[in-house]
Amino acid sequence: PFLENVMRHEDFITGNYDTSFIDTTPELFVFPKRKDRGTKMLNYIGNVTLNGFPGIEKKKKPLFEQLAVPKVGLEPASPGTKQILDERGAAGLVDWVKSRSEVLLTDTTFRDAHQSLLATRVRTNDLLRIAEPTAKLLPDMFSLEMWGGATFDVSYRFLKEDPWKRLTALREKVPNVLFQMLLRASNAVGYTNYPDNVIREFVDQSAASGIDVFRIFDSLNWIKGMETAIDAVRQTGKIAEASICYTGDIDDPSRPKYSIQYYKDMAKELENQGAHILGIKDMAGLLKPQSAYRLISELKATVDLPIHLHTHDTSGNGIYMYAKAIEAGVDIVDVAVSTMAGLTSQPSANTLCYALKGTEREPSASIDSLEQLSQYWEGVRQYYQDFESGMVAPHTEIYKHEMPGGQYSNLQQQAKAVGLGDRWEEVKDMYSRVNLMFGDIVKVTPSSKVVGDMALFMVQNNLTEEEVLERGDKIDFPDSVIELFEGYLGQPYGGFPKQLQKVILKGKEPLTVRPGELLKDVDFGAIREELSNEFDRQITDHDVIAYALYPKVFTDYIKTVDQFGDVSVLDTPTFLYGMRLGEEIEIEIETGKTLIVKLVSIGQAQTDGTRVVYFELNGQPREIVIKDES
Ligand code: 3PY
Ligand code: ZN
Repeated sequence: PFLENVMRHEDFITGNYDTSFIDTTPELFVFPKRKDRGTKMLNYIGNVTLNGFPGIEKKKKPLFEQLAVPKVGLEPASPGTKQILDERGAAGLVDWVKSRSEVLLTDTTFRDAHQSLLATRVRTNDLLRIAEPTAKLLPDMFSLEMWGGATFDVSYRFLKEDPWKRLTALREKVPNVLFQMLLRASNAVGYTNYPDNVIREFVDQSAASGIDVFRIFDSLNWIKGMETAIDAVRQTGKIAEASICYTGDIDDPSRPKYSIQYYKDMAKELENQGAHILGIKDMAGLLKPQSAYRLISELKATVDLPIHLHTHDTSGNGIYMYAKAIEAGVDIVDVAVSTMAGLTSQPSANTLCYALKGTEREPSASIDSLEQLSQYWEGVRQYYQDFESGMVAPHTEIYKHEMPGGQYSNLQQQAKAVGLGDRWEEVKDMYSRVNLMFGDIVKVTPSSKVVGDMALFMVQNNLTEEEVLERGDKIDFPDSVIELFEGYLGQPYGGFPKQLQKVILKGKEPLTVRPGELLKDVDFGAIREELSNEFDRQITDHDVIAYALYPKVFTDYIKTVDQFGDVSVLDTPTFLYGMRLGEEIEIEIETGKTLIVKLVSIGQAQTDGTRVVYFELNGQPREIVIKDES
């Protein structure tokens, strides 16, 4: 290991050393601990076999069918939009989009589809296996939305894997189609505003690691909150898809606040801010077909930007709405492969392609390819059945409560967790009442979470709107509610309701400027030093920015990796359920290095609450002591 350290040292490699090198370079004597990856892995498998996985009903590992991975040839994937961006730059790509007569498609299967259907739980392992077939079967997609939103923290928090590795590994497998991410402007991929230097650093690293298109939105449609992110993306040479969140109903005269004029004004401002593409983010699926026709037609006449429309199919009107938007000239729409589409997810790509067949705007995606990919995803979805929301049919009540697609199942879980499972109908009704009480705000992460928190709080404490105003000085409101009214998520259109704001802030003065103007820059050097001191591992730039965004989630993740090793290499059934008695699996821990693991038996519970789990590892018996949590 000493020689390895010498050979790997930067000064040695670059020739920048003399005879004092060994004496003056103490890190040459720091040797990595012998990693016993096998034992760590057996510890993980033993643990999950005995104690289960959070959020999964404890049961014997089900038998799943073999995944239908489409067969593709060895020849490289056909060039696509990624090559257009790389060769012609952002402006060139925008020109190319404008020149197309077919409607372009973004496939959200790798991000929003599973965020909205399966609580964001789809693992890198399942994405990687289908990445190359996707690149080869769908080379004519505009983009793959595959990162950002909730995937970043869920990766570290629940899947115990590094989202940056997901990004770089997928990039290697998909060289031809633009990678798209969802960026919550000043909230990055978090739930609160971050200092400007964190936003810039995060954008730089995302771009450098493979993201091409950044869909940027502010959870209150506050353009000031989007400026830093738009500028940061433009600086990288990548695509800034600045987005308007759609709420209300432009064709309902009783909801005049978010009128067609409101959206046109915002579109114009985003164009002036430097948007390359205008995103319309219909996060709850509220945009109705006729309104879509009107909105897209009028926006097309207002700005000279390609328009990219996103929706959720919760109401069941998604395809009809897209058809009207396409008639009105929308450039790009978001879809998912059919077995991961519909309901709270995006409309089905397969369905839309059939619907548009033979028309002037028929997409160039191959339906046969989509069907093959759908088969794969049908199998993968089975793995995650415990994370399904239970919604089985279209929910038109979405037009009443206006809850984003990704929030519905989440809030339902939160309600159950605080004992309000059987008052779910009341919670949904309260959600829309809280929205009105807050002044009818845009509801999307993180503002939607605040509305949800307040709705739960009011139902739990049997509070009405009047009581909140009358007795509010004696009520301890949820932190997220206070933060919103303090202005830490930015400023809502039309301002906060003054009386309610006073009651909630109890004399504290709210911010009226951009929170980023007040938040102190984060010292990345200090973070690196702190992490290096605490953890015995090489701290990367990715680690530093992850810690800046999510300190505790990130350090918990590192501790899990120290304990169990890199569990991202496990197949998903084993990761979620462990092993059946007598089962034998292969784990490729790195290219060309495979562990063969057999679960032989599980011992009786001991007096100290542990059990011995008997494995064979590469044919050798291994005993692992696991604490039985049951
Ligand atoms: C997110 O911010 O994660 C969303 O998907 C919002 O719709
Ligand atoms: Zn969405």
